[in-house]
Amino acid sequence: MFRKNAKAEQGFTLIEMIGVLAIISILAAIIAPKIFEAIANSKISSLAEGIATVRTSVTSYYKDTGNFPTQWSDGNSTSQNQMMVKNPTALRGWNGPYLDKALVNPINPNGYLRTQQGSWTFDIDGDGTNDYGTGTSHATVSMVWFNQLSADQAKQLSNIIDSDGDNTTGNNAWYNAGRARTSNSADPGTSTNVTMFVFLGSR
Ligand SMILES: [Ca+2]
Ligand SMILES: [Ca+2]
Repeated sequence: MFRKNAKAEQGFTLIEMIGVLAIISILAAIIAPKIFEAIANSKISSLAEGIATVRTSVTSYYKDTGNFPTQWSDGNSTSQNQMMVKNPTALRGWNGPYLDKALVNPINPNGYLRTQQGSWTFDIDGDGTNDYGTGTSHATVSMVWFNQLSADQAKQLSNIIDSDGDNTTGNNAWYNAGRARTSNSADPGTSTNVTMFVFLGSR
């Protein structure tokens, strides 16, 4: 009995330790990127879920008030731009709150994640002609505006919303077509701060 324990107490030899450390580093090298990838993917999914929640809330807001919320954002908010959370202007028909609290951009808490009644163009079907707005003249729409995405994250999000991640050139390219588009309708290349708009509705 004692002999057995005495052997165990000798612990690992240096060679064994080096072997164990080598195995641990190999496993870490294989697993770590997968973990980071999984975290990045979950942030994109959570952003997509946040946008879906905002869409439902904006629909209710519009049904009640006949208007889209003018602006609602996390950070730098005034009472005027939290109209989904509270009704500072006693807007007729307002029956919220439509959101419990300001949403935080899951990609970067310092970034924007806001809904607003904005002026922009959207080519939803990607045929090269704007479905909202004409030429360069913008239409008044309800949309979600967010930033601080990497080009890859922006593409993933567009793919979740529009299934257009494989369209990389032309009018129906993911960055300028569909409900999710980049702010300048251009291929973001390797940018690490892409701003995107997601169309919610139009009057
Ligand atoms: Ca179109
Ligand atoms: Ca798109």
